[in-house]
Amino acid sequence: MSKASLCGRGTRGGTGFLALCLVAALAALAPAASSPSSPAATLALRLAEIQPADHPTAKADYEFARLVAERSGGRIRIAVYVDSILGQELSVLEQLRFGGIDLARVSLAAVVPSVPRLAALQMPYLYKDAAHMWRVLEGEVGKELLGSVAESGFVGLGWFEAGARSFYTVRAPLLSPRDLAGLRIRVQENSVMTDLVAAFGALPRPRAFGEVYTALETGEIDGAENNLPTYFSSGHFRVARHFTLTEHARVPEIILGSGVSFAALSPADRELIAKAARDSAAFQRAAWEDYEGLVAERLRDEGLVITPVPDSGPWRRLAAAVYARQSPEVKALVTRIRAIQ
Ligand code: BDP
Repeated sequence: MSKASLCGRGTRGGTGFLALCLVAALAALAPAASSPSSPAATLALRLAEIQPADHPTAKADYEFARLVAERSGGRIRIAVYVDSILGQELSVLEQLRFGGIDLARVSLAAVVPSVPRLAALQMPYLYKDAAHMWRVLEGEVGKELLGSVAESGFVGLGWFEAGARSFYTVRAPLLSPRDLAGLRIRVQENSVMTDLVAAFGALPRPRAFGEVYTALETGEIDGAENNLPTYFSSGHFRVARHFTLTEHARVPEIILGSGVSFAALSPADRELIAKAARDSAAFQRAAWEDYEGLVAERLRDEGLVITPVPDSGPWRRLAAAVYARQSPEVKALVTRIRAIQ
């Protein structure tokens, strides 16, 4: 592919975004006499993130970009677009598929409609704890599943921490699943989450993340579910004051590349980027932990009470229905995950 074909034109999807731009500006500007060998061209890539800049996941995107710039001697630049500037997650994934966006950090839940077997990693009450999830993600199952996104046009680059998800509601905390009966609960646009919330007796309302604040504020929904850092950084705590620690699912974050963008890179650059993504995960996990502590403190200052669940038994029993609905492939993966100590 020529430099010109990578630069200065819209993409096939017609979004008008300039995705992967090979800038030969340095080479063009340098007088021939003073540069016997032309300096390497600069590669500009765009990464989509829906979290705000101070969220630990976004901070790790910046760290990823920093590592890539450092290790490539400034030749590969990743511009991080936070706060959903490039769109909500399902639209970002579409753009990623045709190369309109080069990189994205999204919730695994958003990828499941494209790669259904990934549902195995987000099943309710699946992991003993975060350490167990990380043994799975960094082990054979995690590597296999990360690689399997290739068949949908993505390049699986790495995993980030996303804590455990719990419910938050406008009117009252939830002491048992009975308190969820008939409540309209926003879920990610994902079948496992829809089925789970329905199994708990609530009315699932799939929505893009960016719509949740207003939906809570206007009373269109009665609650939602997410991890504490996101509950805080999104400001949802201002409109839904009751957070109940159900911790019903751990849904890892995933860093993806666009198969189209990556096809235009050299194998060495692909590996450099993939390694930097993996390496930024340690930074992200540390930033996550710090932020969780800070958020707990800030929410306390705000006068918010986080209600523990008195008995997780009824929640777990109802969640079993979601397992029964899975494909044989997902069920087999779940068995492997459970066998990991
Ligand atoms: C947050 C994830 C984000 C998801 C969001 C959601 O970081 O990627 O899109 O949840 O609920 O925890 O949609």
